[in-house]
Amino acid sequence: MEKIEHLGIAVRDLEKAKTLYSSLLNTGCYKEEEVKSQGVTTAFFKSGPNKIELLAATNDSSPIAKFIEKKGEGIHHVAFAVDDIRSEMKRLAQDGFVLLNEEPQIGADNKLICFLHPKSTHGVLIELCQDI
Ligand code: CMX
Repeated sequence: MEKIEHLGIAVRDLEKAKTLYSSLLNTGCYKEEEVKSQGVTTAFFKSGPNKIELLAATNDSSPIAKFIEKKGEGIHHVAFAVDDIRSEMKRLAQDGFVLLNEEPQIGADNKLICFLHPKSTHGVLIELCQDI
């Protein structure tokens, strides 16, 4: 687990959130990408060395739609950069963490990703991500 790669924030209206975060961070969104397999459109911002990912649902069964319905907008996940996602997944599964996918999936921003169930991490959805 090398560093926090980004924070994911669930938003209802991506355009409105992009405008607000551009103003907050005093810099524009540098990348916008739809990830069909996850049911999301994402918009990325940089704040110094750190990254923020805004996430909006693209359909009603998207994890983001469900999250907002239940908890409202806000921090959705914390993503950690890893060098070798498969070996980290194996290590974490052996240590009792609940992995939400058995194989790495392709996520936004050219990454292989895997999520850990928030019930196994004190209520925080954790993402592992490795550069492709
Ligand atoms: N953070 C913290 N808790 C969360 C959560 C989140 N992001 N999403 C759901 N939960 C909580 C729910 O509130 C619920 O808690 P209670 O039982 O206390 O009410 C519990 O987790 C529900 O768990 P569940 O019934 O097993 O599953 P859900 O149908 O609610 O789905 C989750 C939750 C995490 C398994 C699902 O959202 C998932 O698979 N997420 C991974 C994929 C994803 O989030 N993709 C979108 C981002 C993609 C990207 O970053 O590009």
